[in-house]
Amino acid sequence: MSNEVIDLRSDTVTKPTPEMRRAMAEAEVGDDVLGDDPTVIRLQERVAELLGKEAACFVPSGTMANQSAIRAQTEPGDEILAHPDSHIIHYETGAPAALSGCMIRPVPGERGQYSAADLERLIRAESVHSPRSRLVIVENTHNRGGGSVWPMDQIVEVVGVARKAGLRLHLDGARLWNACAASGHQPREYAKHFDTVSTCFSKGLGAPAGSSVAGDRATITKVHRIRKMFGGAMRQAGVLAAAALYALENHRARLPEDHANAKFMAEGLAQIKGLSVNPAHVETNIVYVGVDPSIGTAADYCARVRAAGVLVLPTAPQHFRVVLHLQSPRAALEKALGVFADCARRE
Ligand code: TLP
Repeated sequence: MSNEVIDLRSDTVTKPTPEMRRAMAEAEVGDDVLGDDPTVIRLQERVAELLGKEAACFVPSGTMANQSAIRAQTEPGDEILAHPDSHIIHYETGAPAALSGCMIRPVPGERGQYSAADLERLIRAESVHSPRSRLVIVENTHNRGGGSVWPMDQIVEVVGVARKAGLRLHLDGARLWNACAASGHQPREYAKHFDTVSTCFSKGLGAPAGSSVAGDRATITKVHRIRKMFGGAMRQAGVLAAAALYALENHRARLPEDHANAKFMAEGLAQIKGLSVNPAHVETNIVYVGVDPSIGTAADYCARVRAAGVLVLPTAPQHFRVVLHLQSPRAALEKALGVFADCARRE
């Protein structure tokens, strides 16, 4: 592997394994826009079952999952409450404004999580002047929160406040599988608190594409229509659904390996002068690392690391992110730590 690039930019970079490709090649397919792709139907039923929901809709991406859930549950002028570091704010190209005409009110808190009291303070009273508070979003695990896992009792408190105010709740569960692997909770134990839940197959689970939105039948019927409107209804999508099904059944159990590798990286990176990381904050497969200005900006440092064959993404002027996945074995990580140390010395 000596000259192979080690790609730790995201858990989205994995390529389908030979077994997954076989499942894709053998998939029974149909026209999913006409509703008769048997593999997509099987996947949707399996996701709904795992999440304890009436129905699910397969969509091409996590962004479409979140955005179609938002569109299905809001009206233009409504306000969404979400953490300021949430994916829907940072990485979905302003879609809640563009596609649903919604504002977002940030609810701050540590590591991507907010308290029920802070949420309550920011929910607006009905008024002819104000946007209408409508939808609360929780992201679990929280990407920019460092892959943090929401404590279940905090979710219950937040949900209590939202329900009391008559609001709907969406869970951005792109990495819900990681949250479950870390906490020991079943997917449906989280999902039962939310009206809609998005989950991804193309992150830690290693499928090439695909996400889903699950919820009650009426809402998912709306999501199906919105998927078509957003251009995300696919024809013989069973080849992708087969990869997702394979990933669901075979790759969830190995997620603790990624979490152990993330701890290993955090502990190694913490020893390197010029880098800072708190290994105690690493709960799942994402490690955020601070770069001391004495060794440059995160962009400079990541460029040096890249030239030495390790790919990571800067996420702020003095921070970058390391993400562990299906194709980041321990031997590659040991080598990557050597590169991180060398590049921190060279300036
Ligand atoms: N996250 C990507 C980037 O967009 C940052 C990554 O590499 O981590 N919700 C969460 C919590 C996500 O982390 C992501 C992807 C999505 C939704 C969107 O999924 P896709 O990329 O499939 O649209």
